[in-house]
Amino acid sequence: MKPKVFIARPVPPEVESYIAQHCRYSKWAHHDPISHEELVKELADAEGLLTAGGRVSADLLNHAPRLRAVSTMSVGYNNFDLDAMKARNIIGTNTPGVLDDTVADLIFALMLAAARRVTELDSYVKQGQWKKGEGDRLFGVDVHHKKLGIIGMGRIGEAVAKRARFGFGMEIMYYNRHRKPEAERKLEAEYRELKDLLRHSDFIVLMTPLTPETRHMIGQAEFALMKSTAVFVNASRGQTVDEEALTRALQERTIFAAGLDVFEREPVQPSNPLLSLPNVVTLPHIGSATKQTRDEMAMVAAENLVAALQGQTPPHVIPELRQDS
Ligand code: 8YV
Repeated sequence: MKPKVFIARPVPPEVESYIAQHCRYSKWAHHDPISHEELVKELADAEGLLTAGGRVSADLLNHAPRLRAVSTMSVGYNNFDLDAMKARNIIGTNTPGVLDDTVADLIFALMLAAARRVTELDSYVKQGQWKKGEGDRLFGVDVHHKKLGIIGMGRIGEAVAKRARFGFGMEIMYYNRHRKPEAERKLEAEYRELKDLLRHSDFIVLMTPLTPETRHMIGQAEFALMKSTAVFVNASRGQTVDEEALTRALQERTIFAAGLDVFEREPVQPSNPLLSLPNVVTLPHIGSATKQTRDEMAMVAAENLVAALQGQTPPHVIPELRQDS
């Protein structure tokens, strides 16, 4: 008999047909996220789960006695309780690769918008505030030929570096758990210790995965090291940054601006003080959000899930849950 899976978010028709060829399935067809109660009901007999960043906790697994594989339609997998999954021998997979250029494009949009005050000055024009002779009040900072510091030089970091180096003539520095000699060669990127990178960068892009070690890795001490002209961009996870410290740095103008696709709490609360600051560009976690890329992510997630349930090694088992880890 075909294995039973639950698809916890809408997927394109071709992805659903692919799953249907290999599995019995039920699905959540709404754009609002599924409630915990509904999910628990669906997981009572499911062997596979396809989710997009949904929390997979020890408690949820207790309600899913037959579950063997969870496939998240995201590259980040901080939604997985890895210990609980390991204890149950559950295969966990993600979707790296297909979203790299799409996320890198968005990071560039944030860098450019924050540096040249695009959203702030768009409102200024639309609200009829544009007057002659404002000159230096509208100045931003240059992007081209500046120093870019990338924290977390994975595939997306490299895609950002490529744009920066070869499109904008920027100098690339990076900080990563491991050095990347190939990236150093191809992208003329220089490895720097974190403090050194923070002190010398004009643009700082945070792309590190969220783990217990990276939670709040950028806080008051780190913002204090940045240049007063620095632009800070976060497209990783909101919890990698101490948001209160970021808010203070922006309010006190100890850094120039920030571009944020992610927040400590999402959806961001209207009372979040970051939202009232002119020198921050905010987006609702849309790094990978183009139709083409999301469709590709959904197919990769489906292929991972089917392979896992058929007893094959899926293309993208997350490193911490590999048999040999
Ligand atoms: C979202 C992302 O998870 O891939 C990631 O890790 O942050 C994003 O692509 C995606 O929006 C969930 O569908």
